[in-house]
Amino acid sequence: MRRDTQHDGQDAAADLTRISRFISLILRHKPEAIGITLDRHGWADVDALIAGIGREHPEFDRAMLEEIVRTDDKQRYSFNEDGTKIRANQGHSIPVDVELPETEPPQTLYHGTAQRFTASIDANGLLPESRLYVHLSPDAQTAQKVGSRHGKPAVYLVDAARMRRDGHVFYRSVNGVWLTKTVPAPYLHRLE
Ligand code: HQG
Repeated sequence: MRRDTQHDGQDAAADLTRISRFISLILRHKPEAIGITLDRHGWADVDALIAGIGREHPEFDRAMLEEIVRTDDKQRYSFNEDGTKIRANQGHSIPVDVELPETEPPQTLYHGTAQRFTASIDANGLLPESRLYVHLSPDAQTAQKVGSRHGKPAVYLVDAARMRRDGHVFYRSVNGVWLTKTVPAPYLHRLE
C-alpha cells in the first residue's frame, strides 16, 4: 500500500474523528460500551476512558484525547480543573446534571430540524426525544446546520422571551447551545 505524509495525515485525522464520535457516544449515551460509569454530574475518569477506548483503538493515548478536546468544532467536551475527569458539555440522554445555571435567553432562539418532522412539531411542539433537553441554536444559520443532520432542513424561530415570561427555564451549555425541557407549539414560528 502506498503511504505518504499527506495520506498519513488524513488517516490520522479520520481516526481522530472516528474516536471523537465514539467518545461522544460514551460520554452522552452509553458509558457501559467500554465498561465505565459517569458520576451524577456527567464526569468520567480520564484514565478509565483512555484504557477503555484503548481496547478498541490501541494507538489512543492522553495526547490524542487532549487534541480531540482542544480541536473539537463544537467544543463538545470539558476536562475538570486537574484534568483527571472529562465530560460532554451537552447532548446527554442519560440523566446527569452538568450544573448549568438557569440563564436568561435572548429574545429569540432557533431550532433546526428536518422537514419531515414539521407536521408532528406543529402539532406537539418540540420534545426532547431521546435527549434530556430540546436543543436550541443562537442563530438561524447554526439551526440550519443542525437540521441538515436529519435531512432536508427546516428552521423554527422560538419566542424565548415569551417562554421565559411564562415560566419556562433555559440553560446555556458551556459550548453555546441553549437547552430547555420542551417548546410548546404556540411559541414556534416556522421560518423555512
Ligand atoms: C425532532 C447536535 C417530531 C427535533 C446538534 C430533532 C445539537 C421532533 C430530533 C444536538 C419533535 C431529535 C441536538 C416532535 C423534536 N415530533 N420530531 N414533536 N420534537 N423533534 O439529534 O436538536 O453534533 O436528538 O427537531 O448540534 O437535532 O451531536 O436533537 O430533529 O446541539 O454535538 O427530533 O446534537 O450536536 O434529534 O440535536 P436530536 P437535535 P452534536
